[in-house]
Amino acid sequence: MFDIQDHRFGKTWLKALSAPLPETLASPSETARFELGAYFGPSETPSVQVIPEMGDSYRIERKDGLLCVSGGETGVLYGAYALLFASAAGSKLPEQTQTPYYPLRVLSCWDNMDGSVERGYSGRSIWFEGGHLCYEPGRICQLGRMLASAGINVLCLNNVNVHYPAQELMLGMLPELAAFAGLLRPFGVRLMLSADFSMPLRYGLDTADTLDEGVQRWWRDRAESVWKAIPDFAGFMVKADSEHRPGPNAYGRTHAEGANMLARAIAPFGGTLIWRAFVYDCMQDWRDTKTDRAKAAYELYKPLDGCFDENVVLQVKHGPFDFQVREPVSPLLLSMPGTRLALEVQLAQEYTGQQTDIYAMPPMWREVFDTVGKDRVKAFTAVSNLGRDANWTGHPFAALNLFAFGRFAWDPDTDPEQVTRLWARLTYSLETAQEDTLVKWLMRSRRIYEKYTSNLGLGWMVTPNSHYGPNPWGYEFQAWGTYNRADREKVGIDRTFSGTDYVGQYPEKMKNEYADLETCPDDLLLFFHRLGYGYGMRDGRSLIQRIYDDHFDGYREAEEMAEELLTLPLPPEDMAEVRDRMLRQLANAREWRDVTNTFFRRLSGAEDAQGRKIFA
Ligand code: GCV
Repeated sequence: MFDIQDHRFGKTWLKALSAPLPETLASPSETARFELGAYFGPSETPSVQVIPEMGDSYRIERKDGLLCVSGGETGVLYGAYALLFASAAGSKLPEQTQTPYYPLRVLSCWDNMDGSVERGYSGRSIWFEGGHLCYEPGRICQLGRMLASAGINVLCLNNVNVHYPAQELMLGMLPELAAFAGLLRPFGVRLMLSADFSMPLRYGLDTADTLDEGVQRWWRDRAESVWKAIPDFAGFMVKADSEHRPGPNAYGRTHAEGANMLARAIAPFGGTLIWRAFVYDCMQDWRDTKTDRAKAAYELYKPLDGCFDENVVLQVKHGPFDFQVREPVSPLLLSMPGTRLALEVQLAQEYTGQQTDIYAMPPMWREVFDTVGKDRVKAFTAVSNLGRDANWTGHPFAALNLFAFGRFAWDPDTDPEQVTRLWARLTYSLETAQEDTLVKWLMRSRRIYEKYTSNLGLGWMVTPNSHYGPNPWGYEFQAWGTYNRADREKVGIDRTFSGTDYVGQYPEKMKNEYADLETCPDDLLLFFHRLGYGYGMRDGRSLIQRIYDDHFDGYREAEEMAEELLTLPLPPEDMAEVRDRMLRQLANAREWRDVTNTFFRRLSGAEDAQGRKIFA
């Protein structure tokens, strides 16, 4: 038995499932039977009926007075968790057959084999240390339980920036990897690895060129040995030609040629090749006002629409940049009908508070799916926010984002408030009014963070590299910069037809909406337009006053949030974390407010209409 009762790691939303997991579980349906039996007790245990062709789908019915979960081998496990959660949360049982909207629900982990996690804010890697797979089996099983109960079915284990010896995972370390895969199999979670495009060079070949037969053979051999060791292996994820790392462009080949070569090597085994569209190679010069990194991905990939093989998924970040608080949706998501696309979001809060500041993501994903249309993409993927901290996600509330990601991947029509409430109810034992307080602030948290960091679509005013805390000109003169171009008269980037013409990458209706000052949403105003500080906003305020007001309001709302949240009767270990992080959030919000307001006051010379303190 893996005893999770008195273990050192937290139960998150699995509070109701406290039974130790037997080590002998061999399949998802066995896990389903175990979970139901442990929760309902022998006389009330719902029956489980496996109908293999149902796959991930399930149905919950009442037969002769007893509940029955029927579904595919993995479907019954999802059904079991749905039943357990409905019982624990006191909510209605799902009716009719439930089928996930996206078959691929991928958690991408930026874990390095030295145990560090790129952009990790909740401790070291749960499974890597000292160049090896190194983990507590019980913790991995509990992780499998968390992932399956949220609906996540693929875990990509290593950083997309593949650092040695991660390459060895698909070579000498395959037996270790197979043992690890075995721990997650009873939870229906399949493994994926990030592959290094240049690997053939490291292992004796003199090229990594896509069209080279030796290279093609090398990858086929690799695939054969990986699937021999792990027959249900999910596939590879690749980041290529980015940040000076090699890719097909280095050999004069297109990204479709690069992706298809790898896809063909893994196709015989049913593998999926996730190719990341985040190609960070557009260097800029701040003196040049026409080059615009926001345009780069579309320019690279749009011409390749229809050129990717069936088993390639092109993974596109939700915005054209890099997981900012507010970006318009990436135009690529709207313009590649002939390509299987995945929408990628970042649970790790790199630019969104680093799991110190509270930032619940469901409202943001609702907006993205509503703008893109759920049927335009074929998979939903997320950069993980997991780490070795006892509570898994550093801030206990950040677990909401992991849970909700799984729910959105299962059903992109998910209501943000409902999923937040479900998470709160499964995680804590609060009275209704207390639960309302928690849900209210979680739902507002993104807006609050946006107000004190980057209102009106102005992103990137963060401390370079660490990406926490304010630095309005931190990226302003850098080649990797994404600029705000604030001067004494104006701020923002003109991305309209007369500016960089980034708007030109959107379909007609959106293009016109964004280009026209009358219709451009306030939240994206300075993303698309360059405006004077005196510009009259729709609400009657001047632009500079709105900048000041949002920063003052953001800080004040963060204070109100802290005051109310700190009255909640959370378990002591969670409260200690929440309190500690809340204090740091307030310090951060104050810094953002004062630095940003001072920055704009120094430039504009404008006084605050309400006479509040802005430092000189
Ligand atoms: C894994 C951002 C992050 C990088 C990350 C990159 C990516 O730029 O800062 O740490 O690299 O995104 O998505 O590949």
